[in-house]
Amino acid sequence: MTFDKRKVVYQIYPKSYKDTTGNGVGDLRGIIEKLPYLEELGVDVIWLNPFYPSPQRDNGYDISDYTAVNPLFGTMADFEELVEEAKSHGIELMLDMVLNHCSTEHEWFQKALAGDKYYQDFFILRDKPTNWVSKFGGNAWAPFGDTGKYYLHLFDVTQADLNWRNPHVREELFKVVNFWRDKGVKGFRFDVINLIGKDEELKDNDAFDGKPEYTDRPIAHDYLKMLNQATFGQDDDSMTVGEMSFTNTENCIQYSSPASHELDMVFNFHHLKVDYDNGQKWTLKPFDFEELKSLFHTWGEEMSQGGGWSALFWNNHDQPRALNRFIDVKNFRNEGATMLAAAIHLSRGTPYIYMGEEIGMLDPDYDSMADYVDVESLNAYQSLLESGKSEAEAFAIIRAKSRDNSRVPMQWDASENAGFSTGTPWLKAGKTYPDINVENEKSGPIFTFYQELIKLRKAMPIIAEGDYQSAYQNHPNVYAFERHLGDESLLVLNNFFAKDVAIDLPESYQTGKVLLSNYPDSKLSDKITLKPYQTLAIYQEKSASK
Ligand code: TEU
Repeated sequence: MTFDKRKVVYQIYPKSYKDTTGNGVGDLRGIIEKLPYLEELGVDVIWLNPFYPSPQRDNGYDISDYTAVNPLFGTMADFEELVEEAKSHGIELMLDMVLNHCSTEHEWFQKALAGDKYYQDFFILRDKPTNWVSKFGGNAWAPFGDTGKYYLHLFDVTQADLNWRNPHVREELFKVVNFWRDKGVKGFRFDVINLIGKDEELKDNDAFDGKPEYTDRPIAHDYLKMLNQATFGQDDDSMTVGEMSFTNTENCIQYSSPASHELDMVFNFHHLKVDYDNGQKWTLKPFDFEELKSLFHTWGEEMSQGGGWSALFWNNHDQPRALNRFIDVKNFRNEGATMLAAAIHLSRGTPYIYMGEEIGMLDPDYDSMADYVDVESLNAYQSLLESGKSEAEAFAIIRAKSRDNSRVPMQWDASENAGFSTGTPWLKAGKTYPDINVENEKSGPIFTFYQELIKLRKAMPIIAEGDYQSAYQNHPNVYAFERHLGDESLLVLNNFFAKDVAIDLPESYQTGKVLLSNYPDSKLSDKITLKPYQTLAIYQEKSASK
């Protein structure tokens, strides 16, 4: 009973995909409308960011009712129709479960505040705050009404952490997952799930903002086993992924190896911090290729050897576009986008495509702070100013790093608001939409390359199942790996630079076949040249040449 490794997941940020009502917010019916497009791309599963009732302080990650649809996005009937319609296009849904915390507007928190002891034990309350830092800035504790106590909020002050040590909390949360299973949902993405097991004592910790006190604790694994058993573990064809914050390979192997009965796969974020200066997000620094390469190799090999499974991705709703971070997009957008895609779709793990990635969307290129809405960006801007940065310096950082970069409306066509909405979009469309949009790109090199990658994964077990081995570890420009399955091998070479680079090809691959490249007419010989941002995948069926 293990999930299908040939599947590819497509992430939709519902708020920004397609608005069918003109209220400026994307909706479930908009997703239904675009199912034929997704089928044409070839994806198997769509992960939807939260669409539940929520005050939207953190765009739906602050949930006030776990088992309903926020009227902004439609109705439960729309959701049920989406599940059915998606099935008829061969697509399953994956829902976002935010079980580490809920909105302070949730009735559990409201009852707790009103003095109900039963619900007070749903939260993490203490007489004295610890020195832990919230992931959105400031101390992670806030006064709990006028009780003199404090409640823990690892994220925004309106996102109260739930007390998983309380069995009633676990029972309620398991009911949530089962509610959606009963609606025919097979896939679940668990938000910051490695943070659910806080240390019983809750001590001050000066290291890493206090993270070691609540991250990857052994008890988180116990809770995941319980969650699995009480919910999705009862379905043969479920598919689950955990978002793991500040984690390591050892824990990720445990979270994701089938023998643990926890989750199918894990997201980690180390590779998306290689452009952080000194580990700090709100800085500007060109990406460090050596670090990126070595992280990919370590994770690839250790997960492969340990039997763990990774969710592979470049983009999501929390990240600026990878194209803006890793590629000279002015000159090589097509080449860069396709190389980045191959570097993960041919690797070992399940590939995730974030909406718009398949058409090479870029950051929006906003002109002013007034265009940003994300709570994290607004807080960061203030603290950058407080730390002595000028307005222009702080803006330049927000512009490069804001989560809004990926949350802009999906670019469907060149009409007003990128064809996303006839009303005023909740977040302004990016400047590039007159050129970069689905209508223009659908027969272009990026979209068709994604289609090809998805098809190859279905046709070739070595891509879906093969092991991972690093290659050319010391090459200064190329990230390369090999996959092996039985007698077959696949070598994938990815030039991460905007220039020609030389590669000596081992004999075994000189007689191989070019499975895929983003440049035409690649010839194999002992010495080859990779063009700017070229990807080249060479397949060798050893048994045939014996
Ligand atoms: O994100 C988890 C997380 O750790 C974020 O702080 C992430 O690292 C950050 O956004 C990057 O700057 C998840 C969701 O994906 C995010 O959208 C939510 O805001 C967060 O949890 C709280 O639920």
